[in-house]
Amino acid sequence: MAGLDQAQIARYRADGVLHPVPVMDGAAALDLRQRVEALEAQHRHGAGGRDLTQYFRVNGQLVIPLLAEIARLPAILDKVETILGPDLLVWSVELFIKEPGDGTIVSWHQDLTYWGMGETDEEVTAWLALSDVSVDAGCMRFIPGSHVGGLVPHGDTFDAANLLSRGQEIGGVDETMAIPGPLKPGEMSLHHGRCFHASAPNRSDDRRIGCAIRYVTPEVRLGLNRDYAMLVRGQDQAQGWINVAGPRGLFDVRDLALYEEVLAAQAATLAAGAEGNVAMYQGTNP
Ligand SMILES: O=C(O)CCC(=O)C(=O)O
Repeated sequence: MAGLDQAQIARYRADGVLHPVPVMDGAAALDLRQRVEALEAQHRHGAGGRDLTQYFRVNGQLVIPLLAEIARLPAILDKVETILGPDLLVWSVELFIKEPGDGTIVSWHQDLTYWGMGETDEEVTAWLALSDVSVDAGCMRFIPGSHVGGLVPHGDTFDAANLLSRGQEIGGVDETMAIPGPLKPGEMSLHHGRCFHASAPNRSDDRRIGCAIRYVTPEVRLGLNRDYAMLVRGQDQAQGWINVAGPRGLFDVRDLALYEEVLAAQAATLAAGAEGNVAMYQGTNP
């Protein structure tokens, strides 16, 4: 197993973020990018009554085999295992795509705020670059050490240029403490669910494409409401998660139905308290 070394583990524990972590060469990353772009070309009009963006942004692993395949890559799992241990599930796979000059951003936030998992340490995001995610292209920025405290209040902005579901943001972040996390294609960062992070617009002349995989352990759900996850390594003896097998094919009708079920179950938690429309957690478009 090619896991993280002691120095990397120590840095992750101290900072709540680790980058860059190489997981594949540029050619393999380009292949994944081209497969994402082929999906975009084929499903310009969406699937299952929804835009492709919906599946790219939330729970894509349920209906798109490519996203489940990325989440199961041994090179990624080996690294994640050194942080979370041998039993790993995937809660969500999400693509964060910024077109050159489209002005989209991600505001300062902590992932765990609206996920209904409490303040757990048993979750980590692996964010894999499928393009050159430079500072110019709007790479993520992190506040090292910010995961050590608990969750802090977030306000909703519902800013259309914000890629987050409700444009949630932490006010008053001291940006002088931020470190950028640029990545070459095939490198990933790992970040803790309480680590403050954000990203600026893509000012490069290429698309900026990242695949975020949310890994959790069986223990996360103990004592909490039921939610869904896909076992990708080891065992889930705790059975706190409703285990899902992964997609049967691309947009298989049975998986599309499961997608709607999962979204409806998660909506209450993810949209809780929002005064605006959390579009990603609404019912199917007609
Ligand atoms: O891609 C980005 O800029 C933000 C991604 C993010 O917030 C996350 O993966 O948790």
